[in-house]
Order: sequence, then C-alpha cells, then structure tokens
Amino acid sequence: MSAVQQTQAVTPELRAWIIEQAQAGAQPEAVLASMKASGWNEDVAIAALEETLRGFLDERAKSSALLPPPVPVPDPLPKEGGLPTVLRLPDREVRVVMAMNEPRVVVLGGLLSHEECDELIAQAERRLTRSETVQTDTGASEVNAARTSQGMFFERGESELCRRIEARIAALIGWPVDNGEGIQVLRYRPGAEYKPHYDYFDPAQPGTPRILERGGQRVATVVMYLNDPEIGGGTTFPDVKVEVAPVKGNAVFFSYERAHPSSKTLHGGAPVVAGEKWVATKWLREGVFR
Ligand code: PD2
Ligand code: ZN
Repeated sequence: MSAVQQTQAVTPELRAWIIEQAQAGAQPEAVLASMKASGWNEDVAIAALEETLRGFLDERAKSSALLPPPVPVPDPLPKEGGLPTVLRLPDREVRVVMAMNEPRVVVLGGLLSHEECDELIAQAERRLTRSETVQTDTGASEVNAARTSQGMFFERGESELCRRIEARIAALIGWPVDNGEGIQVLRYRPGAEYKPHYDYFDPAQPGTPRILERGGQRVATVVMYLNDPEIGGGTTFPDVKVEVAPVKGNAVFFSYERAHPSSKTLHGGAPVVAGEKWVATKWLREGVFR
C-alpha cells in the first residue's frame, strides 16, 4: 500500500467501476478483493466502497421517489420455473424466441399463421390511409411526419379473424380482451419508418386525461409481423440497443409499468430498405377500453 492510496479520494473512474460491479451482481467481498489486489489498503478500500455504494443507493432512492408508481402489467411468461420454449395456448402453440427484463421485451415465434397474416393484410389493405397518431396536446388524431407508413384500425371484435387473434393474445398475456384496443395494421413502403417513440400517453400533455378516460394508460404492446421485408424494418429499442427482426408470423411483446422514460421502452420501426413491411399492433390498456 502506498501513502498515496491511504489518502486518495475515490476518483470518478473508481466510483463508476464500483457501481458497475455492484450492478453486475458482484459481491462486495469480491470487489474488495479486486481493490486489494490492485494495491488498495483494506480499510481505505472498505471506506471507499461504503461511501460509493451508500451515495449510489441514496441517489437511486431519490430518483425513484419522483417516479409515478408502477401499475400491474400483462406478461406472456410464467413468473417462475425457467424460460419455456413453447407456450401452449388454447388454439395454437407459440414459440419463445427471446426474453429480457429491462425493458420487458419478449419475442414470440409463430403467434400468427402465415394464412392469418395474409388474411389480415387482405382485410386491411383497402382501408389504409396515411397513418395518424393520437395527439396528446389536443387529444385528436392527426397525420404525423414521424410515421411515414399507411395504417388503419379494426374495431375490436370486428371480424372472426380479429376475434380469434384478440382471444389468442388475451390467453397469451393473461389480460382481458376488453382491455385491448382494436388491432391496428400498418404498411411501410421502402424508405418508410416509425421514429422512436413511447406507446404510453405522455402524462405531461394536456390532452392525456381525455384519452385516459377510455380504459386508462396503455401498459403493453404486441407488434405482429405480417410479412418478411427484404431488408430493414426491424423494431428497435434504442435505450438498450436491441433490434427485433420482422419475421412473418412472429411478434414482439413489451410492457411498461410506468408511463415514464425510465421504462426504457423507447422504440421505433427502422426504415424499410427493400421490400414492404406490414405489421399489426395491439395495445393493451389498464382497464376496459370503450
Ligand atoms: O412497425 C414497427 O416495428 C413499430 C415500431 C414502433 C410499430 C410501432 N411502434 C407501433 O405500432 O406502436
Ligand atoms: Zn410504438
């Protein structure tokens, strides 16, 4: 141990390293051992560790106290017992392709059959218009330059196919059919994209209370891929640098227990480079959507 280290303050680099180790699940004893191995005096290292971790926990407690409280959200996977490879739903077996926790994202294989994808496109195609998004400043629906796709909404339960898909999703995620919005279908031509956004309604916007009268906040999204674009068109999660490939019949589920960027559910549709991209989106609300 050198005299320098005896008196050395915790540098920003060391602090960042200690926090990184703690977040990665390293035990304090292991962190202490690494510090000792790189020449730190044990007492000085313990003091540095304690100071750094206490400061980190205080800051985290302060910032989570400012967040809205979390609400219950649906999920496709059992809470315990390991990751299943197949989910046996009443009318279909769905494969589990990938799951992560922060944000909660689950990629599902074969949620829809290829015939269901084709039929949904056929039913939607003649009703497409330039996509609109709900404007939270006014509560009205407006054409939005961030979304260069064309789209349409089915009413919930509008056709036998819609009812079948809605019932399947309800069984998949354990959430009532009545809490779902009608299925939205989007078509992206080459060059079209959906810039990163959150699917929940921004609580700070004046139009939001009006929107929330119909079933409360959105708490989860299921994006179903209806065809295979040749290149591009993945669903991106920029906060965690994840991109889900748009594979016909597959779907990506994600949930957000807080209507807040801390949910890390910023997501977008990457530009389609070649071919077309068709998706069907199902948004789930906290309560009954009317
Ligand atoms: O088409 C997509 O990949 C996509 C990306 C982001 C769809 C949505 N959001 C949506 O429908 O909300
Ligand atoms: Zn979205």
